[in-house]
Amino acid sequence: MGGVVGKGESPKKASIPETKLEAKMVEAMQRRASQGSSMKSFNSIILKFPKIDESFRNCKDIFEQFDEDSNGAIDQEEMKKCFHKMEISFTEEEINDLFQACDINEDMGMKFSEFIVLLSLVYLLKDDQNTLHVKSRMGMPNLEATFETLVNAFAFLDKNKDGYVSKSEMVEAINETTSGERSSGRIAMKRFEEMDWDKNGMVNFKEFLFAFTRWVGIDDNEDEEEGEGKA
Ligand SMILES: [Ca+2]
Ligand SMILES: [Ca+2]
Ligand SMILES: [Ca+2]
Repeated sequence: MGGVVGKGESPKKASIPETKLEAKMVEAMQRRASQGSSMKSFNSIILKFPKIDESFRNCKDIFEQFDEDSNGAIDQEEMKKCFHKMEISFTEEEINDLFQACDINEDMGMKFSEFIVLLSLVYLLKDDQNTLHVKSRMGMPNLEATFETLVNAFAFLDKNKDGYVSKSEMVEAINETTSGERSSGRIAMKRFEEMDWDKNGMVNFKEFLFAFTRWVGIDDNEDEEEGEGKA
C-alpha cells in the first residue's frame, strides 16, 4: 500500500473498548490453558522458532491465493471469501471484529503478518467447536500444528489460566528456564514490553501473536520502510 506511514505509527491505547470477540478470545484461552501445556520451558518455545518461521513462510501461498487483486493486503471482502472457502462460519459482527483486531495499523487491509495473526485467532476461536473435522479444522493440517504450538506456548506462560500473561508470569516462565541468572529478569521484562502493545500490563493472545510474528522474523515487505516502532 504505502503512503500512509504517519497514520500507522501510534499504537492503539487502552481506550479501545474490548470487543465481544476479544472477550471470546480470552475465554477460549482460559479453557485451553486449563487443559495445561506440553511446553516445558521458555527455551523450548524459542527452539521452535525456526520451525514456526518456516511454517509461516508457507502461509505466504495461502495469503497470495486470498489476495485476489494482488495488492499485498487482504481486505474484508477477501477475508470473507477466505472463511467461506475454509468452511468457517462467523457472524457479520465477528467478521468485523476479527478484521479490526488484525488490521492493526488500520489501513483497511491485512498484511501478511496480520493475516497470520488472523489465522491463529481463528484456530483458537474454533477450538471448542466440534462442527468441523477434529484433526483439520481449517483444512490446513501443517499450519494447524503451528497454531497449536502458539496456543500451547501461551498456555505455558499463562500460569494462573486467566487468559492473559502478566509480567510476573513472564518472569516466572523465564526464571524456570535460566535458574535465576541475573540477566533473565531483564530479558523477561524486555520480552514482556515487546508483547504488551497497549501497555495495560497484561498480554492477551492477540498481542502475543503479533510479538511472535516479529520474533520469528516475519517481514511484510522487505522493500518497504515502516520505522518498525521499536521505541
Ligand atoms: Ca487484496
Ligand atoms: Ca495469567
Ligand atoms: Ca496488553
